[in-house]
Amino acid sequence: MSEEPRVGPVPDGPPQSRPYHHPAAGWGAAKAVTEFVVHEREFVDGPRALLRMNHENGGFDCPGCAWPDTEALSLDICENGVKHVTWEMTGKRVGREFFAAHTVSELSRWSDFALEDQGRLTEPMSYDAASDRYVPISWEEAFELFGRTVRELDDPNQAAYYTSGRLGNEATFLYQLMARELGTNNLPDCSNMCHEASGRALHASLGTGKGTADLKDWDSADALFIMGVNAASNAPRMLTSLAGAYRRGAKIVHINPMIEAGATRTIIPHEFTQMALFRATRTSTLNLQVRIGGDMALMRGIAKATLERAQSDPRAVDQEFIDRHTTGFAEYKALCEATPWEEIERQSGLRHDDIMRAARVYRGADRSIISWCLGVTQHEHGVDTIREIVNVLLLRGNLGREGAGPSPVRGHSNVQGNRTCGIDHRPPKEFLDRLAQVCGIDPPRADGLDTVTTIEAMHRGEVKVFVGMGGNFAMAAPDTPYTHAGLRSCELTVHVSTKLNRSHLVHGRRALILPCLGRTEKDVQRSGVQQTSVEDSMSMVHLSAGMKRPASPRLLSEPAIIAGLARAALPRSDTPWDWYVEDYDRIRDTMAQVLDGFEDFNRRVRLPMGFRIKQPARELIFLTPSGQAEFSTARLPDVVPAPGTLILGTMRSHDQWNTTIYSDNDRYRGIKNLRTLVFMNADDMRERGIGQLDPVDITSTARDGTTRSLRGYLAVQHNLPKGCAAGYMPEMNVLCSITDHSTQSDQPLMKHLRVTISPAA
Ligand SMILES: Nc1nc2c(c(=O)[nH]1)N[C@H]1C(S)=C(S)[C@@H](COP(=O)(O)OP(=O)(O)OC[C@H]3O[C@@H](n4cnc5c(=O)[nH]c(N)nc54)[C@H](O)[C@@H]3O)O[C@H]1N2
Ligand SMILES: Nc1nc2c(c(=O)[nH]1)N[C@H]1C(S)=C(S)[C@@H](COP(=O)(O)OP(=O)(O)OC[C@H]3O[C@@H](n4cnc5c(=O)[nH]c(N)nc54)[C@H](O)[C@@H]3O)O[C@H]1N2
Ligand SMILES: [Mo]
Repeated sequence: MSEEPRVGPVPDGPPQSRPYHHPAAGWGAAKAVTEFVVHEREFVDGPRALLRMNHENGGFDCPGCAWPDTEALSLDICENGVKHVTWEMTGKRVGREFFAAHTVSELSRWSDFALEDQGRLTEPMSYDAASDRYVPISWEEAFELFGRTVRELDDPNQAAYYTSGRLGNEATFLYQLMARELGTNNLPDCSNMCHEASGRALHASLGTGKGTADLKDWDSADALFIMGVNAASNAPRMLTSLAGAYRRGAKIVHINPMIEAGATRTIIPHEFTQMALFRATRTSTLNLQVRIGGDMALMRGIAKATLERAQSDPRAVDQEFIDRHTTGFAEYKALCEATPWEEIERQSGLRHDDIMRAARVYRGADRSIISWCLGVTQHEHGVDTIREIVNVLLLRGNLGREGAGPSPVRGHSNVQGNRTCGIDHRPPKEFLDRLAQVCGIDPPRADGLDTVTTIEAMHRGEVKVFVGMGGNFAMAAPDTPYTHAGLRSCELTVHVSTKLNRSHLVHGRRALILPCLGRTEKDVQRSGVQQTSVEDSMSMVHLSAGMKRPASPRLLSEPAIIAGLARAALPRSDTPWDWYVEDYDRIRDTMAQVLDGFEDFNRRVRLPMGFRIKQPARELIFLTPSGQAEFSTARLPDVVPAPGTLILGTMRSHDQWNTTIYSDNDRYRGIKNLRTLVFMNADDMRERGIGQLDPVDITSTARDGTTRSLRGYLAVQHNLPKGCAAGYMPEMNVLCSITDHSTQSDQPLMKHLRVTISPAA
């Protein structure tokens, strides 16, 4: 293996791969939680805090994922939510003594696990090149360093302002206001890497950037299609809905190259009594193992079968809905007829019979929801695929009524809220007009940079200041060495963070670490205790209030940090930055005037479950050019790997949160003590003379023909279609060239790397 530092901890035993036979969640999860709480030294506060999570009226929003809260359950918690919260509430601290004792060069050789495991950051730090160390700096001096550097830029577009999707709505609004008042739309964000394709596709088809189904719809659907998500690890509370659906007699179809743990049976996360009785509930009617990238072909197959059936059974399609609410049906129908079954089978990697099974479930259901996550989006044809999903829904009028609709599963707990509140490098004109009018600024009109283009601009010397509002850009972004070189070429890098991570060590000429309050902590400003709002995957906006004592008295809230940065960079600003921070209600009053659907924000957000942002598409009002829902007519892409090559998808293990690694285990996939692995199909291994846990070299070939390699990874046989391989992010970002991003969404092709795999040299 290369000299790169490890990502995970040093394992305490040899690598193991064993099949996992137990239902998802359940006792394995309970044991994992206990071990984790002990490791983080959070015996007393941990459990108490968990009882305050996701409560209606009070408590904080679980930062673990964007799955909505249920009305019936005030306490729906899961293993990974607990780990995530406990990670933030750790008793460990990383203070000035720590930074005095270690140079940045030394820390750069530490694993990512070890860096975050030092605990919570406690005070602002500034990089001192002479000693190669971070040294304490006062908040005012830190703000001034940022302000001076930004004021001295030739052009405000030489700075980029990244967001990771946990930032609350109020801070988000101030952050984009600062960037735009400074004169740039350079607002790259983590959703450029997860759901950019979903936003673009839904806009084009339905004139909305979001899904239209909510949790009530999930609870009344007759069929649920779950595409490209590892629910048991990444959206565990979805298991509650799936199990409930199964008990109710709804049909559940999982579409995924892997049969993930949540796709068979589960012990509902909060049902501790069921856990004691080992009573698992099934979560699946049908598992379809599409080839990587084969989802669009499968959707086309379902549409084709539905249309074929309609020739003898007119009720197979909802012609009245199609006539009243859609456009482009005739062309789409002709396209389905013209797409041969052989091509659909070859591109999806599925047999005709299996596609017909899925089509029968779809036809047999009065109300269907199709849900998806990264398995669908991180591809060249992500936008076309999601539009094809919408096509299928439109055929049977699965829109604008209970129990039906598209339902993307978002990642970070407030990534959807970030977009709603203005984090958008391609802002709509109407939004900028309102912002100008209400906030009295003159926002720039040209599109800004996203994640990929920010990195490229750093290389050209065109971006010199990088601000990371949370997240771990150095590890999350594609093409790791290229991204690192970009960050190192900056004049100033600023990271607002809760924990030490690689992005602090891969820094510009000057660098700041600005530590902030976490979501679990009490935020007290001049007018008293503050709450912030977040928006979940299903457009519900509600308040979140931390109640823990802050990890250090020197932490500031994210709104306060943004106000400090803005004051220093915009000395003549008329925006009342400090006045806003004194009372977040004031920020919300301004937001209510700028953002559609936020009228009467302060009152409505205090309703028991908050409020749902009005959604035109849900009411069958389509803000598209035609005023109708628009069928798309894209040709099927060729996703079959060339002979000798495989398509590799990168993904998360059960025991990580994006770039935060909790252990080297991936329980539901039967893996212990190993992250540097590649899951392969048995025939693909045999053909290459590769045995179980043999070391292999993986080489990717980018569109521009350049190659990148990872050496000495261990091959693990897994139930995957032939031609498909998989391994873990962020390690495998090394294989993803900066040039390989979708021409439809600009998303890096993190689930679609063209690779060769051979026994290690
Ligand atoms: N515990 C935990 N929770 C998380 C996160 C975390 O890291 N840890 N991350 C959060 C974030 S930011 C996000 S965006 C989400 C991510 O949630 P997921 O989308 O579940 O993330 P991945 O781990 O990348 O898993 C992708 C899934 O897609 C499948 N897949 C790969 N290629 C294809 C394909 O071509 N077609 C189909 N149909 N499936 C495919 C993989 O087998 C895998 O099951 O989770 C959020 N929640
Ligand atoms: N190869 C590959 N790469 C991927 C993906 C993939 O599937 N494959 N997935 C992509 C996706 S979907 C995403 S969302 C990105 C994730 O990219 P990011 O959002 O940039 O990364 P995270 O790992 O979520 O960020 C972790 C850091 O956030 C900071 N943090 C935690 N809580 C808070 C807080 O409350 N406030 C602040 N200010 N900071 C906090 C901590 O310092 C922690 O180290 O990665 C992308 N990268
Ligand atoms: Mo994400």
